Amino acid sequence: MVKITTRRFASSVVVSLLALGLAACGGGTTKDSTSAAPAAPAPSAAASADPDAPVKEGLKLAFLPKQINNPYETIVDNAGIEAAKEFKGEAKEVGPSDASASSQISYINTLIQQRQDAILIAANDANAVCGPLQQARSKGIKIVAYDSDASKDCRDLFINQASSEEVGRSQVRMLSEMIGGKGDIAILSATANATNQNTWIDFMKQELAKPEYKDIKLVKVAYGDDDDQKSFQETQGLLQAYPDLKGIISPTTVGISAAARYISGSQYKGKVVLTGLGTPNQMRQFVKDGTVREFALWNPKDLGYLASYAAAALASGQITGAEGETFKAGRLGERTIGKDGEVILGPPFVFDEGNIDDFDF
Ligand code: RAM
Repeated sequence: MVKITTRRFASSVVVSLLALGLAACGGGTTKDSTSAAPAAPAPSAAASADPDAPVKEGLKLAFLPKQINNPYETIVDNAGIEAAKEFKGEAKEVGPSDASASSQISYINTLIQQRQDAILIAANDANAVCGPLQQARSKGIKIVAYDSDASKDCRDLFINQASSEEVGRSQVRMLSEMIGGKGDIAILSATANATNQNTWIDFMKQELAKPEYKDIKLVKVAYGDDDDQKSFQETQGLLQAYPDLKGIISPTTVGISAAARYISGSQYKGKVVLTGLGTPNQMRQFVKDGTVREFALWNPKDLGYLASYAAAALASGQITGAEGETFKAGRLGERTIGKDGEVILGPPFVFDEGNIDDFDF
């Protein structure tokens, strides 16, 4: 069922993914775009949107991911940094090496001192970053949450990779189909405070509450903290604690790849079904060796690109973040701001043995 629903969108997504010729790149704490454009003056607080305002040249954008040593976040941020060159902005990535709740605060404070025009943040904790983000906004800095939302009242926009409801529910549908609608299952998540994973898990639980899943029991939500080793160990712990486990959903690229590595070298290979959200490059070997049949994701490069354009539109006064406003996002075309300042990139896409070699990210 899920495959039909999700793949209804597949052809356009495939074209878009293929057309990009995506490739993962290395990470770093001070990755700048090479634009030599002069810095723009600090933006004045725009009370109303002026859709015809030109994008200011020399905008300073800073990406603050959950953590810098996560290949997924690296793809997103590098694409955002590249996008900024298209509108003659300067973008960089700074961030912590762990995804803990308070890890991003000192970075926000530094970015305020540097008078960035916009801070783009994948929040490790929706509330822990709120005070510093409000401080930034009081200085005229625009705040764009992407990937993992900050509290609504501390950011101007949230660029969501896909409908949270569709991500959450489709993971359950996918796993249920693979385990024949019956048995114990577990979730291996990222950190306990991650806004994106927690929202998806809420929708997974709502989906599981439907009568058609009455024979599936969610026995545990474990947290690998988006740390490879911890995720590996948590997988081992789950399988030892619940010997009858039939399936695991890991809605994190770090978690699913670590879980796949553990399962592929264990007695559970072929017995326990693993699915979730992963990058094709990290998952390819586990699809080919039969550990994983299918998993999902969106185009992470498009996510960074869209976030960059949204930040530029905000910092240029084209939009204020209100529902119904529109802005042009380069090759992604015109985008409309939805309820609660959310802009959705597009539908998730399912990867399997038949298509995984078509992707390189
Ligand atoms: C990990 C992170 C990120 C999430 C992806 C799917 O890389 O937790 O926030 O969006 O997985």
